[in-house]
Amino acid sequence: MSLELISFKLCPYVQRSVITLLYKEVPFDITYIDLHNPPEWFQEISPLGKVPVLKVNGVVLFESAVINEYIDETTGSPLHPTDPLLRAQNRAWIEYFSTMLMTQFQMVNAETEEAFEAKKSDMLSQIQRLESQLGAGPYFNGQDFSLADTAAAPIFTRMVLMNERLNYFDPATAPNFDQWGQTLLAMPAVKKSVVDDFDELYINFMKNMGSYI
Ligand SMILES: N[C@@H](CCC(=O)N[C@@H](CS)C(=O)NCC(=O)O)C(=O)O
Repeated sequence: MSLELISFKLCPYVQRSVITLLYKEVPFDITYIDLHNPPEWFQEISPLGKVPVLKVNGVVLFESAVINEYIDETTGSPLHPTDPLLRAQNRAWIEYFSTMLMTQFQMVNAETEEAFEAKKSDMLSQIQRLESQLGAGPYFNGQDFSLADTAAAPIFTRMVLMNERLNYFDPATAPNFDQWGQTLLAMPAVKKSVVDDFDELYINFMKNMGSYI
């Protein structure tokens, strides 16, 4: 099976697929594009003009949740829970993590202090809601690492860098969430899921957005 993942270096949704592929030790090629100036071939194959796109023997898949489920179903032991109710719940929370990623992006992007504070408040509320859902861990479903963890890890990759500068999240207010993040960030598949100069790229991205922060 030939797998080619089309990526943008800063995209958290692509990072989810990279984590899944690395965790399951699946060989793949990665092609980076500049989303601000996307090549014509990408515009032709990506129905929504978004990354990630996964080419499977030339066939195009899009949407990170779909891509991750495809990878999971075709390689190794499943990372999605086998119980249908738990699996459905996990899918719902994966959507929730996508909303958190969007809130995080809007925080970085906010043009005024007021807009920044509003998004910060949304983010902190979303963290609290998630905190009440989390158990003792170490993973989202307890002992078993799952696709839900691959979908949430990119939040923490960015949050650490943002929090070093903005200090908006106090770990004591959401200890389970904080511990979960530390566990994920220490995993080799998560560490290797971004480019070597990711921190610098993300910090420059935060500085160059022309935003309030
Ligand atoms: N729901 C999509 C979201 C993907 C997404 O928003 N990707 C961004 C980059 S991080 C993108 O390609 N944006 C380009 C655009 O919206 O034109 C997924 O989960 O794959």
